[in-house]
Amino acid sequence: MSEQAPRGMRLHIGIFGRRNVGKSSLLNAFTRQQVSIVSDTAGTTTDPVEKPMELLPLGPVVFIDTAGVDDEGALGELRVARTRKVLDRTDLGVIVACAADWGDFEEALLAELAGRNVPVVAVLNKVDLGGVDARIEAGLSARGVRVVHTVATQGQGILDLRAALLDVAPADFVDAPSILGDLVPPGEVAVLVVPIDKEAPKGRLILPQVQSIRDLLDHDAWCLVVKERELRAALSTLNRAPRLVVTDSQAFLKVAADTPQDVPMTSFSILFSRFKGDLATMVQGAMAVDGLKGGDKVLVAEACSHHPIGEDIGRVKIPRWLTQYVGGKLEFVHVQGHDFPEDLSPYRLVIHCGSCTQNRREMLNRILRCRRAGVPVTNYGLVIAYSLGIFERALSPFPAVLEQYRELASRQGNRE
Ligand SMILES: Nc1nc2c(ncn2[C@@H]2O[C@H](COP(=O)(O)OP(=O)(O)OP(=O)(O)O)[C@@H](O)[C@H]2O)c(=O)[nH]1
Ligand code: SF4
Ligand SMILES: [Mg+2]
Repeated sequence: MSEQAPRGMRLHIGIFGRRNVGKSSLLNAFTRQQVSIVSDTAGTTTDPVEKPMELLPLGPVVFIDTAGVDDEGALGELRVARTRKVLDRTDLGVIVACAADWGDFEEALLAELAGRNVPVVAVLNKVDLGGVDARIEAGLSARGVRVVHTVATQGQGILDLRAALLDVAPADFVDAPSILGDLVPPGEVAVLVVPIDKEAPKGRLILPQVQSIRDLLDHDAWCLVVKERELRAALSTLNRAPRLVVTDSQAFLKVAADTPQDVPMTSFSILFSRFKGDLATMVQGAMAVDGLKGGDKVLVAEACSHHPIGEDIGRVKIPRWLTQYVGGKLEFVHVQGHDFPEDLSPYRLVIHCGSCTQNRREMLNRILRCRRAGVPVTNYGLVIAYSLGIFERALSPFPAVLEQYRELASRQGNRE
């Protein structure tokens, strides 16, 4: 069941509805592939069709396109039985209806899924043919059911559906498994580099650092916390190499120089790009730096509202490094807390902090909004590593993402 689904398991998204409403067309639009056969003959899909995919920014899912379940007769019963079986492995239900035809049949499906504690998105498809009934829609919304309008054959509304799936997905699926505990086996050492400069808060560590230490302890890993000046000496006292070195992004260059090449190294904010956001999307976002030119507007967003002190990373250091890299004057706009702009269209790039104070769902929503607006989004650590020329090094703890980056970079003929 959805609430107990082990982390890392694919989220099973079942697509249900009457025959001919466009379930298979919707799956094809989502995957941009002809996964399921579509025709205007009712009852085209006879057996459930499964399509595993990486649904950015949600993660690994499997869509299950089912046979329409409204038909009668012996063959119909068989189909209904097969479709009902899919209900048993559905973590998230999509009920598809033709725009004007939400009725008792769909309500029964809704009740069935609700009885199983499975979250639901209602899709009113074929809105190009008109006929959305505002009262039906209001009734669904009043009961907390997310409603999305689509024209599956034209791919319309697919991004809205993506956002709705993210909103209703069970929390244990949306929450990423760990910050770094999965990167350091039990009994092995991670070295955390924490500069104590005038930007560091008095008398305490910041949340990403504290959460990282706790995560290592939760995973029975060991942890050595040092300032950047002491890293080299600290490493020389260890009798075996650490499994990971994590630094504050501000000390990236020094830490990269002092950490042996074969030791994976990254920054706290890159760890948080994976933990709170979507690392693969944000890596692609960092590559958009190469397309920036003088005069472009860049949004720098922080999830909390701390007071900037001295050489603040978001207000001073990132603008400086990025301007140097681009070789032209960029226009930076800063937002904090919940003030993420509605209209992202003026921006050529969004750079987000590690987002340690907001939950992953909120960060993923922001990523989706950027995607909808066609604006690349990345994060502090990634953009710093990129503009300092140590991007591959900073991705070394994440081989799959590094591989994806290399492929993309070679296709685009990138600088690093
Ligand atoms: N106008 C319009 N036609 C659509 C839309 N979506 C699907 N169709 C058409 O509706 C018909 C049925 O589509 P399918 O995707 O096969 O429907 P289904 O729900 O999978 O049907 P079964 O497999 O029989 O249960 C096809 O002719 C599609 O081209 C839409 O948004 N607008
Ligand atoms: S919310 Fe962002 S800016 Fe605030 S402490 Fe966390 S990572 Fe830093
Ligand atoms: Mg079908």
